[in-house]
Amino acid sequence: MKISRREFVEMSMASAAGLCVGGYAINSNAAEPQTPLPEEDGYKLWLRYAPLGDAAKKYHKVVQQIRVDGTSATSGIIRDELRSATSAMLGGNVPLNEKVLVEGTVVVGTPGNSALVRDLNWASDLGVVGIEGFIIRSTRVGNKPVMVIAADTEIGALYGAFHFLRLMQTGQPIEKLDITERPALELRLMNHWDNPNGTIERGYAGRSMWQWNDLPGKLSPRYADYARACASLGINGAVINNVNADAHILATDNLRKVAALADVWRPYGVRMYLCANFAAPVRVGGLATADPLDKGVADWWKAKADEIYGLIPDFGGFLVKANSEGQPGPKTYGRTHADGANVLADALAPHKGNVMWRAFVYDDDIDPDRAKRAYIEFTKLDGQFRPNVIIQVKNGAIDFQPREPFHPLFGAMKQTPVIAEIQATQEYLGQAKHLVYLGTLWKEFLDSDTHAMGSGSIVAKLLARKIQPSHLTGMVSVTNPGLDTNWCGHHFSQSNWYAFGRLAWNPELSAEKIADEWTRMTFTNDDKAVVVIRDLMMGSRETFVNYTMPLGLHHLIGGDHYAPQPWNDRAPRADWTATYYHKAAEDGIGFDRTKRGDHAVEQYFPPVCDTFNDTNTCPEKYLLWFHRCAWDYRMKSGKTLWDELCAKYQQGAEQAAALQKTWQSLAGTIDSRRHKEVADRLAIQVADAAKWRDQILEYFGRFSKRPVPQSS
Ligand code: GCW
Repeated sequence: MKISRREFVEMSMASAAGLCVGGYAINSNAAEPQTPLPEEDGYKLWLRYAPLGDAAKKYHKVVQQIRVDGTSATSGIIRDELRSATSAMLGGNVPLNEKVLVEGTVVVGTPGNSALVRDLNWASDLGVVGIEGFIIRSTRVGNKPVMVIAADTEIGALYGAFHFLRLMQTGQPIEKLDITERPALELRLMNHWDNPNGTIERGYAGRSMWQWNDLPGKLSPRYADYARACASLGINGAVINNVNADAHILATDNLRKVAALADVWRPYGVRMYLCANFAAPVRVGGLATADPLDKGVADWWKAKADEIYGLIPDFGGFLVKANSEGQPGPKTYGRTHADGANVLADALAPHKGNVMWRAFVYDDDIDPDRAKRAYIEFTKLDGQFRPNVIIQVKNGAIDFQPREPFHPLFGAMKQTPVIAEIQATQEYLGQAKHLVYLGTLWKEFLDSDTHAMGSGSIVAKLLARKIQPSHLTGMVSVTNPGLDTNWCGHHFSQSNWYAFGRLAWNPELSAEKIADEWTRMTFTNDDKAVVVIRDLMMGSRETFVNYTMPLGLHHLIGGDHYAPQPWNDRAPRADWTATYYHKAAEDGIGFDRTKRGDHAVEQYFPPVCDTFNDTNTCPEKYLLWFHRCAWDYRMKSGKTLWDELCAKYQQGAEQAAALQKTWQSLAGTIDSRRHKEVADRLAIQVADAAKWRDQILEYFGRFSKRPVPQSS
């Protein structure tokens, strides 16, 4: 349906007045009895583009028409997104690419695909935003006030379009804009731990999205929907298979399937990466060895890289988990991690591909303390890696715990690029059953001051090479979508995918701003409800820490990484038990990592090392991570350690119950289906929180021999 500008404005006004326009009944008058909100299943994520009602009024003048030049697939995607999104939000059909440029046209393009953008002569401004950044600016073309979204590349323009829509989705003013954005980090990647048989390691949202039996011929519509969601956040790549990699992903037939997926993602700027099994030359290539210094092995990797780039010209590179948890690696052949990474790097270099080599290694011959091992192994090798090798380091030295101090490798590698690996799947944080927003956890990590180059050397700045030079930057997330209708299992787990993308684009954004945005886009723009939901998200991680592992406790779990198992003292490896970490006994609890203990604190730069080393200065949230304390150790609150521990667990369980109550109060503000689905999970969470409190305190009480004080 084509409509005139006047009709459009009239329809929009009608829509703002709460009439039924363009198929939407918009209920804008709070005094009127509310009709129930239409049920939603969560599939649309944060890209729902719900009708803006009254709030649409302020956008009408600015968004009268959409004009997207360019003939590529990416331009088509921008056109579809902008038109359908603005039409849905404002009501009616926003005209697209009309011959005459009217006042209030949103123009999108690059100097390459749009004469309009070229004629603006913004070349020097666009030079600043790089190949993925964009400018959104209110300007004039002829004498017409228009909004221009310009970038050097079409992917930049796509990111700009999503940014512009986000402003509208979150109720921001758009009359006068002058926005310049460029991502702080270059590699912003999803890491899927998906297996070829359709299962997902530590995945809690159904089976894998990749339909290997149907590829390459049949393409699920979900592939493009996934790439669109990634692009909306600026996520520019995905590693699609488990780091515990089946070598056969590199077999030719499978590479053809991977290439078909890469073709779908390309117009969205999402590049394909694969996990390589280090023994692939043997397992796929039939060689007798995978020794990285063997010429035949090097040749095999070169030929494999050539083959991959023949099929996927913009292939990003390999992620490798080597000599970790039973995976093969260079040490299997008496070589170093540098030897291993370099043979793959040499194969990828002619094609400009990278190797992301994981620092998640903890061979027990290196040191008795698992937390120390990666630092010892990798700092020794600094300077020995090829320029296209990146060390991928988890945020903490153990493993995605509810709370860990930052990994000492951040800032410690002076000559090798380091990127951060965080985890959105909530493996140790309630999986898809507990409501835990991780924006706050990740900000705590990103804002940690490493002091690597003096005070202010926070992780976020190190990652963005604002402090140390580095030729490659990035942040990746082990990530959560699966085949569940709502992608992530728990509706609120979507916020962790969202927060990862936003922080990878700009690690200096606040967790609160991200929660606010996500809530508005995903649930509601009702200011009061937004504050309630945002605050509930902001406190959720601390709540989880309180009822599971407060005061620096960690790994109090068993193999499922979900339920409390502090008594777990038997596993194939000592460092997979719980007792190895908490060391509870009659004289106290905690892991002595101080200078009097196992010296782990010395892996941190001064004065961080001294801060952690001294109980007077060590933040109590990390106390039992670094210190072993008596049960009657005096906390800053004046309470004994035992009483404080009890108070934390009790508080956590109470906070979980309060969370549930708060959510109940939102009935009617959120559509009933999503409200109920979240409520059902909160019931599980509240019961689990009580279980954590009771079981942990009962267990530790056996050592402390003290009663659990009644909670206030
Ligand atoms: O946290 C542990 C997980 C493993 C995972 C490993 C890793 C993919 O329990 O399931 O393996 O980390 O990060 O490699």
